[in-house]
Amino acid sequence: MNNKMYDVEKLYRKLLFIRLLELKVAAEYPKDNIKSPVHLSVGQEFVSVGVCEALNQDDLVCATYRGHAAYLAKGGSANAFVAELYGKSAGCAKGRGGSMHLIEPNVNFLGTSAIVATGIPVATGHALAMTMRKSPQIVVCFIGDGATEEGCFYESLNFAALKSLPILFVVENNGFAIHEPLSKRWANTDLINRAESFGVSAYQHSDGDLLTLVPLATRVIESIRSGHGPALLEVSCCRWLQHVGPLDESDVDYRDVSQIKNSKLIDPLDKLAGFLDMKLCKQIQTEMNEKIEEAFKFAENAAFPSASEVYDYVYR
Ligand SMILES: Cc1ncc(C[n+]2csc(CCOP(=O)(O)OP(=O)(O)O)c2C)c(N)n1
Repeated sequence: MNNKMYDVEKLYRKLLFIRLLELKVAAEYPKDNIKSPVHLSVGQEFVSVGVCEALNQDDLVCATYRGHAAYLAKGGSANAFVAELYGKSAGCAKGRGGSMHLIEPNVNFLGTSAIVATGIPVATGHALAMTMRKSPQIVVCFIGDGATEEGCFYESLNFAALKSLPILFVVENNGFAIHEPLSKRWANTDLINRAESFGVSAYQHSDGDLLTLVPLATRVIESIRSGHGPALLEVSCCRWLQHVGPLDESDVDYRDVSQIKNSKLIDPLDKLAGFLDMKLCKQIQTEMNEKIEEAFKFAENAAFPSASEVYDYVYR
């Protein structure tokens, strides 16, 4: 793979920004200014960055409660993201959704949801709409491996294949649904064959490298855009922090923590930094930290919704 094909600095900036922003969320969390639970994607944020890099601006993205990275990688505003976590009116969901319900129609980010797999039929419906409109836009639906245990996943795979819909299901396979490993949930963990049995082309990415994910995602997305129907991309990854909450997983007995150590050894951020000048990396880090400080200040200074707004946007 020729790294010159990609703008390494741009990828580094994106990945670093998301990493530092989520670590700041983790650091701020105990102060209780953040009003919702947080499912951080630290360690697996390269999946969102790699796939979104292969998209056009007007393509659509749907994600899960572990969706900070997808929201930011698709172009969601960091200020509106932190304000949402703080429950402020300036938040991307007007402070009503919190970390698990991010949305930004201006960048075609369809939303995230606390309920496992609920994005799947929503994203599939949007893909049907794109087909009916004869639009060249495609839809990406990020899910976790746990979401492949819901019936709507299989209904949607079948429907997407039947109607040849322009949708990419991206499974961020971190091996766990909360604390339950894949091996305790599936007799046969082969997701690729399962998807292909529905007539959906399926691809696997397992080396944890952003610079191999981008060309693979680009190839798969080009194939969908040229009318070859839906696809599934399973990306192996490692969640470094708790399922929910800001803490690390160094002292837990439900998983082998050497997995996390090994994942840190192949951190795509370090790999990208290796292609860049050290001075430039430092300069980018300072810039990113300044942007993050600004987002937190913005959120702190923003107003909470007023009591008179309580019933706004509520279906009655
Ligand atoms: C329909 C539904 N069932 C159960 C839950 C509780 N729950 C929250 S997260 C989760 C695990 C999902 O794991 P996975 O899809 O692999 O995503 P990850 O958390 O690893 O990103 C479960 C079972 C839920 N939120 N919604």
